[in-house]
Amino acid sequence: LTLEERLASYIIEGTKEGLFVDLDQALKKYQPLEIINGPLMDGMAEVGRLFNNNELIVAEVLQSAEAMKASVSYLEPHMETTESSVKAKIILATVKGDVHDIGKNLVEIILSNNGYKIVNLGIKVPPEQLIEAYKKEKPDAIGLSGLLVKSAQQMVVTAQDLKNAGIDVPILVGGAALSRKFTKNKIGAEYDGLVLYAKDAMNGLDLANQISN
Ligand code: B1M
Repeated sequence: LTLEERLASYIIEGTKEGLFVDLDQALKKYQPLEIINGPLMDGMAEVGRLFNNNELIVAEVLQSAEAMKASVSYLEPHMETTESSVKAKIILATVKGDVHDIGKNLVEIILSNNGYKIVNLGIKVPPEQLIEAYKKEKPDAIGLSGLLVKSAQQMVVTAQDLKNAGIDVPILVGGAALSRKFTKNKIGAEYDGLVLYAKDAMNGLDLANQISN
C-alpha cells in the first residue's frame, strides 16, 4: 500500500498500530490539513459508505472515530498558528440529539490556532444550554455542528429559540446534512442575525474572518 492508502486504512480499520510513524512520514510531504482533508477524510468517507451498507457496526465506527481523533490530535501541534490577539470569541456546539464531534473539534482547532477564543460546549447541546452560555460568555458568534438529517431541523429550532431569547449574533453552521440553500431558506428565515454555512473547517475559518472583520 502507498502511504496515502495506509493512512486511509488506519481510519477504515480503526487501528492506531503504525499510524503515528506514517503520520510522521506524511508530515514530510504534506501540510497537516492536507493529510486530514486528503487520506484521512477518504478513509472516513469509506467508513461512512460501509456503515451505510451495514458492513460496519457502530462499535467499529467508534474505533474509526478514535483513530481519526488520535490523528487530528497528533497533527495539531504541527499546524500553523497566528500569534495575533484574540479576534473574536465563538461558542461551538453539536446540536441537541447529535453526538458527532470530530468535525466540530477540527473547527475548534483551526479557529483557536488562528486567533479565536473558543468555548466548546460539546455534544447534544440543547438550545437552553446555548442561551445560558451566551449570557455567560457574551460571544461574538455561535457555531453549530450536526451530521444527522434531523440535526438540520434541530438547527432551525435552535435558531428560533436563540431569536426568542433576543440573540442576534452571527451563527455559523456546518455538517454533512446541511446545504447553503437549507441554511439560507430554513435556518436564516427563523433568525434575525446572519446565518452562514461552512462546507468544511477551513471555510468556517474564512467565514469567521469575514464576520470578525
Ligand atoms: Co454516525 N452517522 N451515527 N457515527 N457517522 C453518519 C453521519 C452517517 C452519514 C453514516 C451513514 O449512514 N452513512 C449517518 C447519518 C445519516 C443521516 O442522518 N443522514 C450516521 C448515523 C445514522 C449514526 C447513528 C444514528 C448510528 C446508529 O446509532 N444507528 C448514530 C447517531 C448517534 C447520535 O448522534 N444521536 C451514529 C453514531 C456515530 C459514532 C458515535 C459511531 C461515530 C461518531 C463519533 C464521534 O464523532 N465522536 C459516527 C461516525 C464517525 C460517522 C461517520 C462515519 C463519520 C463522521 C465524521 O467524523 N467525519 C459519518 C459518515 C460520514 O460522514 N462519512 C456518520 C469526519 C469529520 C471531520 O467530518 O463531521 O463531516 P464532518 O465535519 C466536516 C464538515 O461537515 C464541516 O467541517 C468538517 C471538515 O472540515 N463541519 C463544520 C462540521 N461541523 C462544522 C461546523 C462548522 C463548520 C464546519 O462551524 C460551526
